[in-house]
Amino acid sequence: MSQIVRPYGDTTGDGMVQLSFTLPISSIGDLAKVADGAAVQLANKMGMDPALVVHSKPMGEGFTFFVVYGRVNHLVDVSKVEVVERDYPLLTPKEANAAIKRALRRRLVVVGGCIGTDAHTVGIDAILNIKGFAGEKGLEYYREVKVVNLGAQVSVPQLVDRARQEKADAVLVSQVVTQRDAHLLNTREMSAAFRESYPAGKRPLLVVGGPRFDEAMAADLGVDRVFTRGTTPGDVASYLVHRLTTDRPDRKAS
Ligand code: B12
Repeated sequence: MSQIVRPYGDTTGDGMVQLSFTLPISSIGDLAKVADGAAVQLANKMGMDPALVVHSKPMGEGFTFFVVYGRVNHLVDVSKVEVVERDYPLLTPKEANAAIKRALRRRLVVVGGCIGTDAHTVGIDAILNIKGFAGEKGLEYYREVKVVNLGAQVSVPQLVDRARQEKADAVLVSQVVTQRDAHLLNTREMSAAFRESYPAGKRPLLVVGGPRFDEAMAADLGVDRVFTRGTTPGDVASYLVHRLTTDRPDRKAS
């Protein structure tokens, strides 16, 4: 079924949207009006018409930040949006612990970190550290999960070595910096290294996360699952339990 919607609209049926961006243009003194005009021109070319600059602020030398408000008449077809559905049940920590105990009869081992030069550890810590994220405790809180958090700037060989040493069931990698597609390149390098270092079908579950990943890219990146913005520790724990206690009986023996 097709569901066509438009941005929040007025009585004419057109929708009003707000957009922010920075242009490499000065807006100091007499240049302010020219800068605003440039922002309106860009907004017009993007399909906003009329467009109104509601905020502009110089951002250092030669740059200006703009907020533009205006009318668009594009329609969006909600039925064409593709999402990766959650295909596992959400468990409480108690349920997750019980399932691990029952199926593995040992603790589930997770090794995690940020690879490459990435030093943004807040995301992986949100998932792993006991204090957790969004009101949920992190994986360290789960009695039946052993967490080895390697922190920032872990090289791929270091990650593979530690995963082997710990007999990791799952490896969790965070990538936040996406300049020049570093997150994609690093992830592919990581998954290739695991493929080479383990016998076929025996590698740990590979999970990557970060705010700018596309969840639909797991197969392309050679990993089992991609998590993005807003992921909570409970999402990840539930996924790991589902995959490691239901889908992969080969991993049950210690
Ligand atoms: C804090 C921060 C820093 C701190 C990091 C401190 C630390 N210990 O982490 C410091 C100051 C060190 C820093 C440095 C830099 N930063 Co910085 N930083 C940020 C900032 C403000 C917040 C990031 C953050 O903590 N988010 C909160 C967490 C909770 O969100 P999250 O990472 O998305 O994680 C969630 C999900 O994505 C997911 N998730 C994430 N990882 C994983 C992993 C797994 C396995 C799973 C399941 C889920 C998961 O779960 C989390 C919870 O929901 C962002 C801007 C922003 N507002 O996002 C810039 C930002 C990420 N930084 C940026 C840049 C450019 C840099 C520097 C290169 C700046 C410089 N020129 O030096 C350096 C790089 C340092 C390095 N070597 O990596 C850019 C990245 C641009 C890009 N797309 O590539 C950003 C976007 C700022 C910007 N707009 O330009 N930064």
